[in-house]
Amino acid sequence: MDKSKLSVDPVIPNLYRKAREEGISTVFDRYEAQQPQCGFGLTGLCCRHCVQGPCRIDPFGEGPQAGICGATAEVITARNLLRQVTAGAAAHVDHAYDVLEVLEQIAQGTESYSIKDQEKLKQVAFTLGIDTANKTEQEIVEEMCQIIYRDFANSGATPMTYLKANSPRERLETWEKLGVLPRNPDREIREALHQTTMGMDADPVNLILKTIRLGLVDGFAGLKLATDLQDIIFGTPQPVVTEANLGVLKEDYVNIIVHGHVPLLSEKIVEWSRKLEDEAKKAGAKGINLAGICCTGNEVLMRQGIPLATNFLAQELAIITGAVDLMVVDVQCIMPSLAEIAACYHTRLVTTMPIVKIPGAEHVPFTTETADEASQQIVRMAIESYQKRNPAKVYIPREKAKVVAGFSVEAIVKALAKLNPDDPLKPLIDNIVSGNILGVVATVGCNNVKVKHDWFHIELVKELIKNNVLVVTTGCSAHALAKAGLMDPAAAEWAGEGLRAVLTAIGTANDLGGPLPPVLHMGSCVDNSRIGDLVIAVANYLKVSPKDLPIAASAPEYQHEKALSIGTWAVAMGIMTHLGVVPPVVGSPKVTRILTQDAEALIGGKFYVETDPYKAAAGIIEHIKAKRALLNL
Ligand code: NFS
Ligand code: SF4
Repeated sequence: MDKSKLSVDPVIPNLYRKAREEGISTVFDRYEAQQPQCGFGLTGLCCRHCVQGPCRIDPFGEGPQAGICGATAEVITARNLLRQVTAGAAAHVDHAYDVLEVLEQIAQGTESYSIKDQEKLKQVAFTLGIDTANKTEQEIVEEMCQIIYRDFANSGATPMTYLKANSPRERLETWEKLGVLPRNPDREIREALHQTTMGMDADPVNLILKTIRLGLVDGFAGLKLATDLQDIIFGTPQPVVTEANLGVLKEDYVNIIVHGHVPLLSEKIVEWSRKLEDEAKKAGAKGINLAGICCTGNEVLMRQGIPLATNFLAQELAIITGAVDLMVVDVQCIMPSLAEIAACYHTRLVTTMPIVKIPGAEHVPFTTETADEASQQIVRMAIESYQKRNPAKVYIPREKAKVVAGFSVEAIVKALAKLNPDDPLKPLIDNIVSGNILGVVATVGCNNVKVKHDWFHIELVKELIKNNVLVVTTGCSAHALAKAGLMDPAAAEWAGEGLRAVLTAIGTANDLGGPLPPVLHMGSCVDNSRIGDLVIAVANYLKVSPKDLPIAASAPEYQHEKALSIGTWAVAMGIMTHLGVVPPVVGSPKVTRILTQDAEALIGGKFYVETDPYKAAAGIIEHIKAKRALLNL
């Protein structure tokens, strides 16, 4: 494959060449081997929900127009989408639930974890209506767990407490009117799977409404719940200065990469890497160097300042450097190919979760009870592995970029408070009103091998900031923008005049000696809830609905079902959500029309599909201007 077409990340061509020379195939080669990909699958027109199938609909109207059971293009595409969004929601809810269980174990006295952020605990307790006066921390945590578990136990028609407690009234009324308020998240997931089996729902509108409901399950029982509880246990992020890209690997250090999603594991690896530093020195290394891939990388970046190694699409190339002594993974976005590639080097790949085992990897079971032991064992395995590193196979790229990250809503408010201590949101709002900030866009989501790696994220964002749009970001989009230097305060230079003035004013007020970066890293994909919180805070301040704000979201290079469920939540919040990769629904013009047009009148948000970054930027800016006009700005 032509190296120049792979990526705009400068480290990729050399590592790709190295892989080829060493006879290793990567995601880029496997993508090529899959060409041409099936047109029925690409457009969402194939169904395998029963064993009479697979059935396919001919999009050109010449072949079959219904599956064997009679399901039409619209039923098949809407049903497939609901299944994908349900799977995405399930992944996030399962993640949040794991953290909830640990919170409960903290109340029961586990020593593996503790409460790091009492402030956040009180704030979440307050939101849930818990009276914290005269209660011990343990009592508050117990009560909080009971309330949240009740959401998972309730089998009636009551909507989720966690959603009700965290949503603006106008949104709740809209969702209620549409009949999309979720109940018990587990029940919603179960019901959606039932609803999409053979011989069930054949009404595309009903299926899409259920899809929106599952988006809300993700947003509140997944994203919001996970972020809140992780902040309580590990602390709410505050600004950190660090670096991004594979140049953060170090030749004479034990290099450990954490990859996956849930900070329960990665935080412990950080803790034990620091504690076992001396053992690494005894083994001949200068110390232990940690770096992160995918969202767990974002989690430990935000809270611990650990550098980012790389994002989803380059996870294999991290191992190709020959300098990774050990990669430890938990859940989600872990390519099964890693084991085979690690086997070509001294790199040890360690799986930790009962639901993620990879033949060829070593498995060290990780639970709350074994968290400390397992993490020590894993760090020691890395130290051992370092001694077996083959210098002849090592190539560490030089490239890395400076990153200022850690922008939780709390950190943003704190920074703004330096400009106006009594009314911290006012400076932000005033600058939006004056047009210094035209609007705010969240770029989120993955890499997708169908798009030149990182290219869409970076080009889109450069266009936006040039036009005075403030960008907030999470997930692998954040990695892409970090690697491209867009989280270096020096990148404020690329921003339009108005935006640059605001960034400089905030930076100066905070004694940063320069501006804020034009792109604010708000965390992992579950931390999209932070963006939701910021949107709600601004909407409440202006006494309008989130759907009225001059904002948008974009998933330029998404690949995962989780991105589809997050996008659906964003649309349900009333936010126009751009997709840079065509979603597999276009086989049905009706379903496509509902998602990209009709949805707006119903719920305020809609999907916007555009595969050209410059046109997408123009479309998003046009949308922001239209929203401004409606607010008389
Ligand atoms: Ni989000 Fe994060 Fe990356 Fe996509 Fe995967 S790591 S949870 S799914 S690929 S952004
Ligand atoms: Fe075909 Fe219907 Fe079975 Fe799907 S559910 S595979 S369309 S017969």
